[in-house]
Amino acid sequence: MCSSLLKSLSPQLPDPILLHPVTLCLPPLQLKVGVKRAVELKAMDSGGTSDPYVIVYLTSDRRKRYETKVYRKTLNPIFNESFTFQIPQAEVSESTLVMQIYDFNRFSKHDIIGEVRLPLASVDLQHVIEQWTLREHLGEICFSLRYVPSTGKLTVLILEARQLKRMDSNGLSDPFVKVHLILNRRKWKKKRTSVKKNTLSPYFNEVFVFEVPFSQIQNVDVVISVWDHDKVTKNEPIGKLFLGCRATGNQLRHWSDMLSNPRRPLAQWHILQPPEVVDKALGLKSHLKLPLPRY
Ligand SMILES: [Ca+2]
Ligand SMILES: [Ca+2]
Repeated sequence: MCSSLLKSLSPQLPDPILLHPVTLCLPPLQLKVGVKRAVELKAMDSGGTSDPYVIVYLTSDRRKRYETKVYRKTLNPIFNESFTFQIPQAEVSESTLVMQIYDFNRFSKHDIIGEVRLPLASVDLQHVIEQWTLREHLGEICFSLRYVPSTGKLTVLILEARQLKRMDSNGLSDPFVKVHLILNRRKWKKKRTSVKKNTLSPYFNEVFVFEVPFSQIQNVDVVISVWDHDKVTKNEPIGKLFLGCRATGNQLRHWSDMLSNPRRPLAQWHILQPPEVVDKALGLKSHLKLPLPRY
């Protein structure tokens, strides 16, 4: 949001090349991605093994996908396959390389084991990079945001989630969603959806309206978390994300789009992150008031 405001305020530059860098027609960048191996993958099948394969794509062109071969009954596959992408130079800074490991199943849907996401802007593409990372796939959630500055109404519509992590022994979860508003790093308001039983792709379509005066909108974070309901034990968080001026990437973009399109609901999919990672980024202040020492 801040950068789009700056753009409209900045004076017209005389040099047309500076104004239209895309028209320079730079050749597309060739990106070679090698998928080498994985170790100690999670066992997805009843025999204590998995049948892993990897899907590789760039977020700037999701139609172009590569797949490795399937390696049967192993948790330590050696893939040693490489794939080449052509990507327009102008799209490099916005694009993320995604590698997802799936477990192949002959008679049922393939399950995601984990994924690696590497924003191309964060790496030096002049050099060969070797990286070991795999994050457990927690799931994705789709919701829409709408803000009306004149009335100070922030509307969060929780639509649906998909590929959620299995939390229960029956291989399913009982998901529900919490929406927290944080003001100046302190918990402020919260709402929650109903529980959807025994599903990894729940459909909610539940709407929450919060009063957030325009003067406060810059100081607010919206935290969306997906939980697994349990009757007997404590509910457990599956994944989380937050939006606001302090957010980054996709979340910041959704928030900025909402602010620059007042009154219009904007829906978007987001990938859930580990709760502890999001809590750390939020850096919430504690509610506790510690007693002052007396002398
Ligand atoms: Ca399998
Ligand atoms: Ca449960």
